[in-house]
Amino acid sequence: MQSTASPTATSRRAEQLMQLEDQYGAHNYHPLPVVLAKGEGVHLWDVDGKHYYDFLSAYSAVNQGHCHPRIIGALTKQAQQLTLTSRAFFNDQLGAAEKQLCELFGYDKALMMNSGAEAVETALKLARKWGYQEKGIAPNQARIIVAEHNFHGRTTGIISFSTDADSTGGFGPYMPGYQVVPYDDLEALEEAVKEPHVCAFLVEPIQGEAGVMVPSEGYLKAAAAICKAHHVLFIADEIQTGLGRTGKLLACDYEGVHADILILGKALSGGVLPVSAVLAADKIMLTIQPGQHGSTFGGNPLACAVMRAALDVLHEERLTENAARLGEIFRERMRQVQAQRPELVDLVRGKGLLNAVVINPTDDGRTAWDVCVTLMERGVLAKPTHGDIIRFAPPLVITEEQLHAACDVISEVLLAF
Ligand code: IF1
Repeated sequence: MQSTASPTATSRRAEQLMQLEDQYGAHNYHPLPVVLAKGEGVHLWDVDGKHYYDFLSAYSAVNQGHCHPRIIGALTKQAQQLTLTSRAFFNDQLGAAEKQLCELFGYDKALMMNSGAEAVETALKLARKWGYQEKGIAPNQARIIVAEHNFHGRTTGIISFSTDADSTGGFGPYMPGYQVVPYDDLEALEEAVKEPHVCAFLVEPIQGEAGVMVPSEGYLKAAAAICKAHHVLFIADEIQTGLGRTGKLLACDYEGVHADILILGKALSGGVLPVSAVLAADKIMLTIQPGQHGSTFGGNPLACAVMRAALDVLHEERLTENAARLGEIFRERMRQVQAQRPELVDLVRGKGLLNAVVINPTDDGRTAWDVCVTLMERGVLAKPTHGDIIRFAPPLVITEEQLHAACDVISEVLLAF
């Protein structure tokens, strides 16, 4: 589709569609004023046919690129066969999907859910069950350690241990049994896990929402060792960092950490439909017996077929390696801008194609949001987080040429800002 609209005007059609959402939709988001209608690979087009490079990837759910033909093919084929049986019966897709997950990530068992938050809640329930049955923690006394500035989802249970006012404010009362320690602080973690009721430590290998916070070299390895030494489960939430995003299959792979419980989501389906999973050894996973956990859509045949294609694409198109190589180029391009505009570009950080640029507000009060609006007008879509941080995370299928084309725009916008 060629761009037909003028570069900045949003058409009446776009205005009408935004108005519909405003009138009939909850106001739980503040989207950039762009109305998207088509996606393919790294490309997005709005209702007026204007082209954009996607540098958000639906928060790392579209690692394989929009509407990947292999994944859409698997979706449409299975959709005409069998979409949902519930787990009241077996189906011909789930076992092979679970096997593929277990063999790819090195675990005994998989438990498939739908959203990331559901997988996180499943992991928390597993950790508590293990704590009572295997570690002998007194009933209802299990405690889980989490990191400050964490983001693990939006359920009332998960926000109970969030440290972000927007995520938690006005949603009390909160679930007890959690303790917050500073991220990237081994002493604080060691002190906390000594408490005998502690059953697990839940952590993002890189904190996405907090602004792509990359911990010190060795933190994950040392944290996992501290957990092991104190008979505490190490739970890695790789919903955003996993599946090639950071230049390794899992961000934990940078330090050779094999989490006791691994949580996956988002790109597990290539952004086609909600698929999440929890992986663990038998001694943990089998603490949940029939009737003690479940979900109507968890592990449905359609989700399994889509997930298997999404994992095949990740491997066969070497997207992890691509993310590692192009991530280096992206950060170098951004550091060149930082060198020219140090007062504006405060910091560039990330791994693979999960990166963030921290923008200092200008003297006339313009912020990262204004940068993102200008980027949108120039055909690159990114979104700020926490006011001053712009996360840049294109689909992992991006080519070097496309990356440079987008970086040309980002550089021009920042240098002229
Ligand atoms: C929103 C954030 C990103 C996640 C990690 C679990 C979940 C997420 C590490 C829950 C989800 C999404 C949620 C979405 C925006 C986006 C997000 F800004 F909210 F924090 F990516 F950074 N663990 N992250 O990143 O998975 O239930 O959403 O499938 O809520 O605004 P979910």
